Amino acid sequence: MRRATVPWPTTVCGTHIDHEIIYISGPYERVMTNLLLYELSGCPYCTKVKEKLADLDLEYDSIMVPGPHDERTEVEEVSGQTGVPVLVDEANGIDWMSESDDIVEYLDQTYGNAS
Ligand SMILES: N[C@@H](CCC(=O)N[C@@H](CS)C(=O)NCC(=O)O)C(=O)O
Repeated sequence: MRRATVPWPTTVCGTHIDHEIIYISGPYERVMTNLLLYELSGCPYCTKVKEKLADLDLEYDSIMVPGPHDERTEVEEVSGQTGVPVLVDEANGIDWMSESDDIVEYLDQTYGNAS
C-alpha cells in the first residue's frame, strides 16, 4: 500500500483540513480479511486506524458515513451510536468496535507480529 497526500481543503469535525492522506493499492500482497471500517472522509481518528491497517497490510472494506449524524443510519444499526471510526471483524467475534486507540491496539494484537 502506498501512502499519498492529496490537497483537499475541507472542514471536518470542526477542524480545517488542508490535505488528506489516502492509500493507493500497489503490487503488494495484502492480508485477506473480512474487516469492515466505517469512516468519514477527513476524519483524523479514521486516518489513524487506516494507517495501522496499511502498516499491517490488511485488506479491508470501507463504508463512508455521511457527515450529518442523523443520516448515519447504517453505522448506528451496527453499533448503536453514530461516531466513527467503527471496525467490524466478525471472523474474530467483533460485532463492532469504536474508539480509534482501542481499534489500533486490537489490530496490533490480532494481526501484528506479536499475534
Ligand atoms: N475518541 C474517538 C473520537 C472519534 C470522533 O470524534 N469521531 C468523529 C468524526 S472525526 C465523530 O464521528 N464524532 C461523532 C461522535 O463521536 O458521535 C476516537 O478516537 O475514535
